[in-house]
Amino acid sequence: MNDTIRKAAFVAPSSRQLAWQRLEFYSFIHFGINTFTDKEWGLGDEEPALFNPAAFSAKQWVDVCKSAGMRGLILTCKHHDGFCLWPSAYTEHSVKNSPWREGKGDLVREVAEACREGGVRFGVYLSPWDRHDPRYGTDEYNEYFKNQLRELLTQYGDVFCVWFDGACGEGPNGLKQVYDWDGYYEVIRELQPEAAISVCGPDVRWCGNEAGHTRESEWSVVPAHLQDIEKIQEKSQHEDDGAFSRLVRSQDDNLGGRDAIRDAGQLVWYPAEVNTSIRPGWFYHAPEDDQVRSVDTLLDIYYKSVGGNATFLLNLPPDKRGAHP
Ligand code: FUL
Repeated sequence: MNDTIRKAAFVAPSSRQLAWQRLEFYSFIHFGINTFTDKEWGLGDEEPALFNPAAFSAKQWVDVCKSAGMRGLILTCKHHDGFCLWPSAYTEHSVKNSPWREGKGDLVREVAEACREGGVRFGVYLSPWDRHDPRYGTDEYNEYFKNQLRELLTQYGDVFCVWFDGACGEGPNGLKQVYDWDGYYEVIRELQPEAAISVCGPDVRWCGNEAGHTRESEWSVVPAHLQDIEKIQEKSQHEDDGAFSRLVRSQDDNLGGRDAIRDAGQLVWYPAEVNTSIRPGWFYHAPEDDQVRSVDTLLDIYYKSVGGNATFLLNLPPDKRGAHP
């Protein structure tokens, strides 16, 4: 056992993991076409014309984060519906075909700039599952996805994190994609070596639920195979019925204690992030206005996550106006 403990004691974080962990508390912003259709998972057939946040203010979003003591912001640049919040050169399904800023707007740019001006780190969420793009389900889609990563990682300054979601449902042709995770990671490492790749990635471990529940001990040194767990297709969720975000699923309680690492082989530094929403849904829905989590609840999650060796990623979804209520 002493050998195992010695081995574990010599596993150290990378500089990107250390920089990420020091942020402690940061926001998730779920905003997109779903905000306008009142859905959690868009089908991908939504008209870009629906997107028109008349009072959008990136500065307000950043001010809200700062007032809560948050040091970063992760934006859903593209969710499962495939609609892009920046005018990607690789698809027509984006803000460029919406009435917002007469099709000349770039929401990712405005948020990235407001973050820089406000001294808040900026991160991107890009959904691999895409219910709009006709290339989804073929090799071509992986190229499309990598090209989108290249756009996001070269046009908007430094990002602290690329957040990958494991959901892998059917695309518009009824096909499922075989994701080229290693290819995606290569692009990120090449273009932004200091960005942490979170959840379906090697740098930041999903804590295992979306309810804000934390283990008594969230270890940073864990068996290496945990780095692959969220990438496994069978595990990805196929529907989001609203209750999902509050479900604590059974996962091993002990990921890094002596019993867990004794026969584990390779060990890695893979610290946990706790992600949950301030509301039942990830996107804004007016009928949930009376279900915003209380300060006491949030403080409790903060103490258990940040105080329990994890970080806290709290989702704050703006409404249709593009502003926080
Ligand atoms: C999940 C998604 O399906 C939800 O819509 C949300 O984005 C959450 C953070 O991740 O896998």
